[in-house]
Amino acid sequence: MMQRTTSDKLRTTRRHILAAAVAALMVPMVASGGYAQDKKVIRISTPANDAEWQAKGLQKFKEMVEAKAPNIEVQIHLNATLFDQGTEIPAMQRGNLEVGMLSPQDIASYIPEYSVFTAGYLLRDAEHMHSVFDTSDVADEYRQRVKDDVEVVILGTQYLGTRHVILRELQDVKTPADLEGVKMRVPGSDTWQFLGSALGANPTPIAFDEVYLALSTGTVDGLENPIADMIAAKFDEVSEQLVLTGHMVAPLFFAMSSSFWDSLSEEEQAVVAEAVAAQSALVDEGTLATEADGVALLESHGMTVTTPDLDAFRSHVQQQYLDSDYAKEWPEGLLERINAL
Ligand code: KDO
Repeated sequence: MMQRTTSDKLRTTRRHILAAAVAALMVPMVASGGYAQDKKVIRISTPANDAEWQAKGLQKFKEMVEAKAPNIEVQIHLNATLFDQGTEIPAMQRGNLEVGMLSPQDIASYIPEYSVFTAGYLLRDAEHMHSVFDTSDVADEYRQRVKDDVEVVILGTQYLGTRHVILRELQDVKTPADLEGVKMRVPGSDTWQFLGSALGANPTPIAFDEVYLALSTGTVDGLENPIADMIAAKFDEVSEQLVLTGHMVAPLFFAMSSSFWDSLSEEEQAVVAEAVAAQSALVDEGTLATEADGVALLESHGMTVTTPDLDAFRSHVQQQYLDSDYAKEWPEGLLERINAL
């Protein structure tokens, strides 16, 4: 009798354990409405809007990855709706974001001596930009250091465009002295602010998605941006003049949290890398095409496009950087290596 009771109890206990184990296995399936929870999700955050080449490239990235790796879902969050511009790196470090579209200015906030990559009139064109960040020993060093110190992996570089000065009201601008007193919007970090002062203006930090309003209300007198972004964000509706300073060839990095990258299988990494290359190529091609006929388009919209004294701008801006505290931290010989590429 005693014997039977004990084994009954054991049987009951085993049944309970089994039932609990089955229930535990069932929970994620029920909670996620199927196996969706088993998917790896790549969340991408960017301030870009859907008219930008960047957004079109990201859509291509999503289509390619989801077609070739059905186990991965790509979520694109435009207009800084997931994370504010400039806050993508801490979000990736905390595991709240997988991909941020970063600038060298974002990186310089973590690696001060890499402010050298944020200097005005540094990169000559899109080709030079790709040598510096993709296909040289400088690029290898940069990417390794960023992985080690910032914990993000730069998977690709795309051409955001060449930046120029945009003014809300017509003004005669030949040299940086003519920008004195101009309240110029620049993105939030210190190196961006410095660019605004190096151009001769009074820099003021405003996030990209708030610029249109700031221009239309007169909170700022202008900004500096690439032509393609200017067209996509319709800044020409709320400004009168484009001054072709060409002060910065701007790259944008497709950067992934390194812990997420490491969690992907080799096959998944290959799929992602191929899709990033396609994304970057689409953006480069689209941006260069927009730039080729951008001035004519803006003029047809009623904008006045002027060319300043470029030598005056280049020499003033470069001198500002060379005389700055930033330059004191630049790794010896790096500027020369960048120039030599
Ligand atoms: C901008 O805010 O002016 C900027 O061009 C800075 C870039 O680094 C990048 O963040 C870009 O905005 C956005 O991706 C929108 O194109």
